[in-house]
Amino acid sequence: MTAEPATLSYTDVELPEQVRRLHTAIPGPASLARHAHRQSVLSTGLGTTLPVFVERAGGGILVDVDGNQLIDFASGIAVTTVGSSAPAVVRRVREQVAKVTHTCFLVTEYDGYVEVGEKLNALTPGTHAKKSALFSTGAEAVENAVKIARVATHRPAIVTFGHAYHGRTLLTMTMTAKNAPYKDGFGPFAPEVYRAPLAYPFRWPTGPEHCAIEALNALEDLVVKQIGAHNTAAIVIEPIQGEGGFIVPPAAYLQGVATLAREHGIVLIADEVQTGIARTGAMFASEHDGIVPDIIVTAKGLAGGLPLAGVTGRAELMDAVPAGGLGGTFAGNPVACAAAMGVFETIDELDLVSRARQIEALARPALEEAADGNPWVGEIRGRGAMLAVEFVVPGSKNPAPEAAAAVMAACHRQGVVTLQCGTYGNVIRLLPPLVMPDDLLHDGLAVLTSAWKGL
Ligand code: PLZ
Repeated sequence: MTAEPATLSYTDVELPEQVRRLHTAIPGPASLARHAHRQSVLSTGLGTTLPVFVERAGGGILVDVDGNQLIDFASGIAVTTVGSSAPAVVRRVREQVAKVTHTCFLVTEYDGYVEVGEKLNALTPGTHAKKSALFSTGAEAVENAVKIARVATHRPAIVTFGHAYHGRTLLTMTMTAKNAPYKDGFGPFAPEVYRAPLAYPFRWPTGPEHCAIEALNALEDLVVKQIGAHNTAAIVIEPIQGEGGFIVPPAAYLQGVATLAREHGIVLIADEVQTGIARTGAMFASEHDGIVPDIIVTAKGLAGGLPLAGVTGRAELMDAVPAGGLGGTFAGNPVACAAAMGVFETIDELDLVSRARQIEALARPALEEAADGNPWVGEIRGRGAMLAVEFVVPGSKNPAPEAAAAVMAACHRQGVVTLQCGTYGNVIRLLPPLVMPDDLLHDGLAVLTSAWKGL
């Protein structure tokens, strides 16, 4: 067996030309044919935002099977933060996959798992002693964070929030707020999951200025009066909600949630599956509000597209679980761990945390300028490279999902891949890879903003 050739390095990854270019209608004929075939092969339960088959991707571009070059404002739902097939990820994955693909960490150990754990312990907020465990998906990691909190506290109850999204497994689906399509018909749900209203400034009934305090009062009432703090294992919160609509709660609110948790010995779990790993202009969104969660859950952007998730928390919590209590066959797979080390290398080398802030500095003014005076745009919000537009019926705050859908469709027709989100489906979110060049970002924003000007 020969070793990997030494020439296999950065230069080996060919980036698609960083320009939007359409040869056909979107979707093109080759994509349409494949999509029609897929219908006969795959479950109807699998939805698709844009039925385009992608052959190659890199930087800010997706290349489809018709040869069209699309602007990627989705990053595979906040996954390819460092870009698809980022050179350092490709290099490390190639090296690893040629050496060992899998041993199962529960059977025999390998360095990559420990290295990723060390990185997560070092990079997550707080200077306290931390430990980590790795998994494969965000939902799996959220479940394990809950298991750890329950073992550590000997308490059953879990508090989640309105508009929350935590996954599609039984427990995380239960923790998720929105019924269709995530929960409808899939019950009965897991017990001991409670929901507090989320501080959603734009939609707070008495106005944004009352949002933090009133939402905190409601949370305290739920925890202390309805559940009993001594029965509450964990409060699980997304510092910026993802699927729920890119909702940015007031800093005072998140700080108040953290204080309430601390006062009652409740484990504060930050679900940073969507916000984590440099996306918001900080390594973790919790940092923006100065909160130090007891446990942080990561996934998505952690391994540049390979399935990997992490649970990182206070050492005493993470060590409350006896040996054998955590695991999974594929959890912390060596190839995924190698990819994660490539992600950390790329974030560091390209200073992608700053780049996320730069993207906000470029995109937000363009979005705000185009929103100014447009009655369909209720709010522009988000942080870093996690930005969103909420559409409303003119003259009201009533959600306008059909307007969002029309804007999305216009973007898709012109080769800009955007995603919808929000409980009411009226939010368009932007999650560009952080390596997207400025020109491409401006081009994509121009398509998006002209689409809503045409409403
Ligand atoms: N927590 C905050 O955003 C995944 C969902 C895609 P998994 N969000 C994308 C879909 O519709 O299935 C997510 C998240 C937050 C947890 C998860 C779950 O992560 O890796 O999809 O399990």
